[in-house]
Amino acid sequence: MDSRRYSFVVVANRLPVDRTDDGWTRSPGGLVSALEPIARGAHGAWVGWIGVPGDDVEPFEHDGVRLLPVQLSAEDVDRYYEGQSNSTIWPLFHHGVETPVHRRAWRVAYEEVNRRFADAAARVAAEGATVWVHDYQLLLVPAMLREARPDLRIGFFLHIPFPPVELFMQLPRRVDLLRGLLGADLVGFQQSLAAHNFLQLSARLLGLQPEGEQVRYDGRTVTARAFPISIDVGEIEKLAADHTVRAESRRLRRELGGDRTLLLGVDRLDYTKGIEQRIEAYGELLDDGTISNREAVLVQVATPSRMRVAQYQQLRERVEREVGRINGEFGDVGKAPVHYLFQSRTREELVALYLAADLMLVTPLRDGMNLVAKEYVAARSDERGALVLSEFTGAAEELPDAFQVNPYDTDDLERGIAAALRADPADLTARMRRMRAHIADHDVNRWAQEFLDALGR
Ligand code: GDG
Repeated sequence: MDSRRYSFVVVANRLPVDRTDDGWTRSPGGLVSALEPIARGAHGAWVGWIGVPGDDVEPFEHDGVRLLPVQLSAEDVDRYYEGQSNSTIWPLFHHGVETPVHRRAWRVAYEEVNRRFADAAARVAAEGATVWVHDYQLLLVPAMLREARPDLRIGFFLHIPFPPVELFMQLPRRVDLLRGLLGADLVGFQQSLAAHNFLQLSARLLGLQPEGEQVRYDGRTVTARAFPISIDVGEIEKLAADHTVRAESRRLRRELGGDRTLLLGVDRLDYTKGIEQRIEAYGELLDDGTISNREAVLVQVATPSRMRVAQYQQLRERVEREVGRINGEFGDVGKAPVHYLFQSRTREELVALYLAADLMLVTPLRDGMNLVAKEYVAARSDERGALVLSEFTGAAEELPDAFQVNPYDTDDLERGIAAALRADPADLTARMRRMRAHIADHDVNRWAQEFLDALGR
């Protein structure tokens, strides 16, 4: 038991650390690099799961932040995490690109586990503390916390899209989920459209009349606003300047066939990311002769993700079948059109790939933001390369200089790729320069600061 109290508490499904042979190491990713320094500066605490079922780990200190593990059993992981979070809420919030599955037992577990997170935070938060809750696994936590601790300042940030009213209305116990979020003082979204959907839903389900970006609920004011998340630009720039990374990037280009144009995709293997549509479009471009296997090559990193969920296993099978078909039909000995890596790569390897790629393909069917697009831009200090970007990502709103495409329309996807391939180098440089200026000015620290400033007010 921890008897200390903290004036700043982060609550997220995962703790910001991974267990390795050398003990606990900081998890990669922008969110952790943005929030850890803030938590450290405020002598804060972080409530989350360690990522392994069953393990009962005592609270511990890491890099100046108190980490408070929430324990999940194997059944909790099945029901709360893989079930309600990743098979119900994830697909539904991504506008139903896969069919959401609804199970009563999952909802029960989701509520129980949310209660566990809320209790842990309520126990350690100091009087009047700021608590920042994250993401779709914990939608009920703000209201649970509010009930236990009305003195707290509660912020919530949703990393994924928030669906239109008609879709949200399909969710069993939809009012509870909405009330869960309304427990916060500030609800942050990636895009203004999501904030708008949330306010509309509050009007529809609870008759709350929005005034601008606010509603009155339960005698309080709740604000819903967009805070587009970003990356740790400094981290990516540093990696991109590192000479081992640069040497690796040159090696990759050589291995892939010297002057072949390199197209790249980097995604968790997730049906929201549009990997199938992208590979299909690539196959058609080879088929109609727009691209030749001698002149171009596609590298697709598909990081294993949620592999115990059936829809992810099926996606893997479909993608691998299509890659096999294209390689069989258009390949040559020693020259495959698609290099498919179902592997997790290090940050260094990813940045080496970004540096090597002439074209970055980011084509999700729906994505809250998409950090890969921003990482690619941040890595390209040479102001070369082009970004093909789905208009259904949060990033598209900020990056009008990308070659924007509708990934549902294979012709449009192919048009976008072909346009980027044919573009004048001076035009590409001008586009990249403008995108880089935007990202440099909007990094993840600014995102966190803006959210916390708005929450403080
Ligand atoms: C959610 C929302 C939102 C990928 N493969 C490897 C690896 N990655 C890193 C990327 C990037 C991150 O993971 C993925 O971030 P994304 O934004 O692209 O996508 P989600 O995982 O779906 O993230 C999304 C985000 O939350 C933040 O709010 O933008 O919309 O869905 O940083 O580089 N990292 C390493 N190895 C890999 O194989 N080390």
